[in-house]
Amino acid sequence: MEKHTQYMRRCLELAKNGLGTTYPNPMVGSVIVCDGKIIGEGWHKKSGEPHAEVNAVNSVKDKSLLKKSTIYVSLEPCSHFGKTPPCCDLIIENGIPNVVVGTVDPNKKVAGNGIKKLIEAGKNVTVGLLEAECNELNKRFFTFHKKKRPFIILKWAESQDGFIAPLTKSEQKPVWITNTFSRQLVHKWRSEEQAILVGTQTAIDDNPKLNVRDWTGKNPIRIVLDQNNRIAKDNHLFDNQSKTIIFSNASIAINEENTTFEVIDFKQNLAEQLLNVLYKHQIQSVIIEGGSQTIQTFIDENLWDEARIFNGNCRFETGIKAPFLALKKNTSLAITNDLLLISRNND
Ligand code: AOF
Ligand code: ZN
Repeated sequence: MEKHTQYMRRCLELAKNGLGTTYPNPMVGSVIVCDGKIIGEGWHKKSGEPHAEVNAVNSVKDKSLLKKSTIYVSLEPCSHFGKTPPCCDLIIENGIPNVVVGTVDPNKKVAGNGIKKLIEAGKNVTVGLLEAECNELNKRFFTFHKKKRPFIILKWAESQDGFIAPLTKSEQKPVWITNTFSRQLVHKWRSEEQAILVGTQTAIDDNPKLNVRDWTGKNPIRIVLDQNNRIAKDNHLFDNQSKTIIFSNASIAINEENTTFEVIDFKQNLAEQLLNVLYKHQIQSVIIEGGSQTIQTFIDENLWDEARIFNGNCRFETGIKAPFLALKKNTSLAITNDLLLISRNND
């Protein structure tokens, strides 16, 4: 039993290599074991490219060993023709007799059909090894398929006296609440999520690029609220450097292939409408970086999954109040000197 767990842990470790690059696909890792030895390994790198099982099978040198092997995979092998053929067929065609699955795929195109197909083909299938860890690994993918909305991370930095910015912004230099290390961490976080969102005031005040500069990785899709099209067209957010979706009450003609408008009714439930559109765009995760009002909207609608709050050393005495988040039951906390991580165990 202990060995089984180790192999699944290896699957999880391999899968994590895909953090930030597999969207809208999940991160998946796979290990093939024969006579107590790992003879093949693979992980899913990018949507449209081979799944973990394919990479694992391809890495096996002596394919004849597959007929007496066990394949471990952190997510149920797929049963459908998507951008790639079904992994179940691959397992069946190669005569792999034993399959150990971490967790069931929530994608309704699969959702148990992979396991069924393997059992019907006479495979010895075990399901649910390190299930909680396998679900946690793909928290974004699971939230997207089960709740039909992206996984939502709230991020802000506040002063010791609870402000996210002083009242009057200095024209010369921005006021930094956090240190260099936390700024770099934020860029790492950006590289891990599929999208990043800010409200109008933040876009106007900060003229942010919302890209990944202090870390290596993909730029997230930029989501910007601009109800009355107030953001100047020379703002960085209109630089066409990464895919950008502007939410407005009226779209304006803009000749940039990376920039699209989505028209919504700002007087109605804003967060819900917005998330429905993001779901339609197949966006599985979003980090909301401000401002206070935008973040508060999601808190008030109870539409968030994680909060990451930096506490700076400075005091502003007055300014823009940080969002208010009342901690309820069912939350896990992790606190370091200046960072508070809140994760909700919602099901
Ligand atoms: C697996 N192993 O490594 C992955 C799986 O369009 P496709 O063909 O890439 O299929 C995408 C779906 O396949 C994805 O939504 C998820 O349900 C499953 N992903 N399954 O067995 C993998 N990446
Ligand atoms: Zn597959």
